[in-house]
Amino acid sequence: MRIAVLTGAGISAESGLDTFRATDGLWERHRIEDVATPQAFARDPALVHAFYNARRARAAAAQPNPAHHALVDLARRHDLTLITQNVDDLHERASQPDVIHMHGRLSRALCADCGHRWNAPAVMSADDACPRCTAHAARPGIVWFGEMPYHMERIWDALERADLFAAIGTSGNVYPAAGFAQHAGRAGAECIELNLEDSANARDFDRRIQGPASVTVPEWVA
Ligand code: BJW
Repeated sequence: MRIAVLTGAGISAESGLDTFRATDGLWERHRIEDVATPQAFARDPALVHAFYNARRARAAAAQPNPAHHALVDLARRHDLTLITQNVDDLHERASQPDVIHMHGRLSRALCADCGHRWNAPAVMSADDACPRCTAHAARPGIVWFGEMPYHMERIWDALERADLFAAIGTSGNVYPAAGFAQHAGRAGAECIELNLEDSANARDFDRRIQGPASVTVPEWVA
């Protein structure tokens, strides 16, 4: 069976990483306009780096949970395309092969001048020089609002070929990811949501499984 899975912040919540839209989530404590847009980075790169340096440190200290491990098992038994909106590396550290990071990765740096990418140090600063063009314009390799998510051609193709689409731990508020269930469903896939509660696009799913991902994902995969 061909399966496409989309994961969001909820799958890493039980590893101790903050989600965005919970009442005590990241967007309660930081304004999107201050830390997650190209304009914010142009205005105050130090503030943006501080936000991502702190998240890089927390992600490095976190461990994959049973939901991450269950998806590795799923990949052993099926033709799985794993798409994540998460910028942590918990899928990789669970030994998941071939993870598509549509919103980038904390572990990557990107030159705001020439577009070159390299491995980010634990602590980044806007003074870091690009190893290719030497401009002092190092930014986190993250997709901010108004920027084009990565690997979209490969993702649309996987959604169109999937027999089954599952969204795990994502609130369905951010596009294009929030449109994936509708896209896969129209192309013929059965769509399943695994979440603590109904997402904003819950009506696009044929089936919804409620509960913590560390319990529901291993049960669903078994
Ligand atoms: C659990 C759990 C447990 C908790 N077990 N579950 C108007 C209409 C439509 C679209 C737009 C519009 N205006 C602007 C747009 C486009 C915009 C957008 O969607 N805006 C909306 C807010 C309306 N999108 C973009 O700009 C994107 N780019 C784009 O569209 O490009 C097109 C383009 C065209 C032409 C020119 C240029 C571009 C880019 C979006 C980038 C998103 N970036 C962020 C931050 C950067 C990454 C980072 O810092 O980490 O990505 S925003 C943030 O939200 C982050 C996440 O990846 C993303 C999704 O969040 P997620 O994962 O869903 O987390 P939460 O917190 O929302 O939800 C957690 C869920 O888990 C909840 O449901 C819980 O219940 C659940 N849960 N514990 C199971 N234990």
